[in-house]
Amino acid sequence: MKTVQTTPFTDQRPGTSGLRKKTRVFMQPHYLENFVQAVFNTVREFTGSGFGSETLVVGGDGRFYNRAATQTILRMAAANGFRRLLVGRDSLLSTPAVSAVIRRRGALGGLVLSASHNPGGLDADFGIKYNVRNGGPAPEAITERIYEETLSISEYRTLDHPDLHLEHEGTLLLEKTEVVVIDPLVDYTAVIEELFAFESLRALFAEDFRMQFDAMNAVTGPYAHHILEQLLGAPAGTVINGTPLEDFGGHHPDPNQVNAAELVARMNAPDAPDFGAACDGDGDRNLILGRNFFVTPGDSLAVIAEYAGKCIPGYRNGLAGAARSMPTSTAIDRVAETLGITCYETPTGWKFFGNLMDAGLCTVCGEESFGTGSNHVREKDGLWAVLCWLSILATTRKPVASVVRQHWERFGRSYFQRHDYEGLELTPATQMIAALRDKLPTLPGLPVGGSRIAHADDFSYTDPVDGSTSTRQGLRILLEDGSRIVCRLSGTGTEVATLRLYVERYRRDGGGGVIEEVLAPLVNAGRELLELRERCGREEPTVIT
Ligand code: VG1
Ligand code: CO
Repeated sequence: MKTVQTTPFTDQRPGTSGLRKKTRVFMQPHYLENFVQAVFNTVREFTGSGFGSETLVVGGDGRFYNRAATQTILRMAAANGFRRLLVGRDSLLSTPAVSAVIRRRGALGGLVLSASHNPGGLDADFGIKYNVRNGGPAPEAITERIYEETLSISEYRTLDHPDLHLEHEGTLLLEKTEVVVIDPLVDYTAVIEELFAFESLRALFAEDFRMQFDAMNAVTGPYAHHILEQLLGAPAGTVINGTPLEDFGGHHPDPNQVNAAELVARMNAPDAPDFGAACDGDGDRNLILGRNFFVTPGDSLAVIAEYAGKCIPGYRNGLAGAARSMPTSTAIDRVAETLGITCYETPTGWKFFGNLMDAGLCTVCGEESFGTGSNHVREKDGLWAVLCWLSILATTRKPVASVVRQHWERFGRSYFQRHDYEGLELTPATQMIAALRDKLPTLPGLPVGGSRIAHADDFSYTDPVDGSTSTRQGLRILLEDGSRIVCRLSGTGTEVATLRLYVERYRRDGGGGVIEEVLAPLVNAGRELLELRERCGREEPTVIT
């Protein structure tokens, strides 16, 4: 064991989902090490553990620097006294798989190496996140303490030891610490097999049902090959872009209609398969498509909640509750009401769902950013959502579009869009949000898009389980007709600022409206309230999802 002297970096505050920076920032001497030691110091403080009887899980999405960072972390974890380290073969583990491994093997926690849907490579992004014993992202109290720790760090512990061979499963030794190289698929697949009726999904593929799954050259490739093609019998070629690449083939591994253009084109072609899906870099997000049909994440969550009890054995006894992040469409709220369960509204970021699930208050949850999941793990889970949809299609034997249209007939439709304005300058963007925040008390009564502002606030959340409060989680403007305008700055970017403007309008019109037309008045009102053009010189968003 050796102790290395270091000095703090001032920019290591975890955001919505861990610490994300340009890869070159992470590659600076001591940068990764400082953060990892800050995590260990914090976890030691919170758990009172000396690590001597504890297990830590390590793995990532395979992006550039994943392998090197894993070796650094293994040496540091051994030097910090962990008894056992579980690492995915080739350093690979999807985010939901890390969660599954932590839970099934009783680990103290895990370090996930990923910048999720951000591009990968030497000139792109890298990230690291700590997950706690329940398998979910560390709650804010811990991430804030980690940040404080990074500001005062003066030394870290490591070993002088060559890199380990992580290409084969087996047990290695790093001084006194056992390093177990595990098959990244095993724990995750076991969890999934407990939930879904594999027989009935196999029967679906045995007929002429066809699907296209785009792994976006990222970590879900091996999981999808194994589960969809090998276990469920989907024909070879169902999975495309199925080999994890360090730069994701130069693309954004972000499963939306813009970035999954190849898949979208196939699903809109005359001979399109019945079902299309994609996952992001680390496997926790999902995109659901039918023939010529895009299912918004909010609708997907609502439809999954509507059908889970009927179509998926793991939810046979019904749902204990539901949850969505604040900007996410309220479609799930109406399903919850019909089911007679509570729907919780949390701030953006998966870390806020963990307590609800641990306390048995919530079974399914989701976010508008293509994240859906349940209490089978404590992360959002892209392939889980895909299997939920397959189960719904196997039971109903209806096309994706019909399932969603029927949902709109029954519950009404939440027309919903997110407009991202990327690459804004930080100072004017921050000032823009601050100015609107100051104006919030004066807004009620103001006419907007044929309705009137009923309520405006900066969202604050008090966790019903531990009583902790998180403030300033996004500006919400609620209209009398139930429409909403929400805005906040992204907490996952690695450069300058991204504004997210979310708009929602609920209608009982069978869902046949043209979304751009329905939402235009809200989009315009949002831009005007923010004074977007005047303050940031921008009119049109960079991405609409
Ligand atoms: C974004 C999404 C948020 C999601 C987070 C992490 O955060 O909006 O819903 O939880 O990414 O997702 P932000 O702060 O940029 O809006 V992932 O797939 O990066 O772990
Ligand atoms: Co992700």
